[in-house]
Amino acid sequence: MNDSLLEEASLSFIDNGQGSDARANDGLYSVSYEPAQTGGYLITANLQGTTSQGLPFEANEGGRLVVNPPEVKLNGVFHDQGVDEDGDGYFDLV
Ligand SMILES: [Ca+2]
Ligand SMILES: [Ca+2]
Repeated sequence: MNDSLLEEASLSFIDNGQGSDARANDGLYSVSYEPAQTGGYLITANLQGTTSQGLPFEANEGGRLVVNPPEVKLNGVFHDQGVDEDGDGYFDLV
């Protein structure tokens, strides 16, 4: 893998049901970032916050991902909807 270097970015995770966060206040925080170039990326994250009991926490995580060029372009108007097959409130397929 030919990893690219990205500038360090400070991103805030949200749990308010807006943007990439599917449901507000469910304890699942989301963030969205769109790399400017395709290729391989190394991701490191330093997560800091406060638990629901008011205790501070910190965790470090990392991984790799590959950003591929889009293979399909939709032109015009497209309608579809997500399907929650197991009833957990999250789409399992479109
Ligand atoms: Ca959420
Ligand atoms: Ca589901």
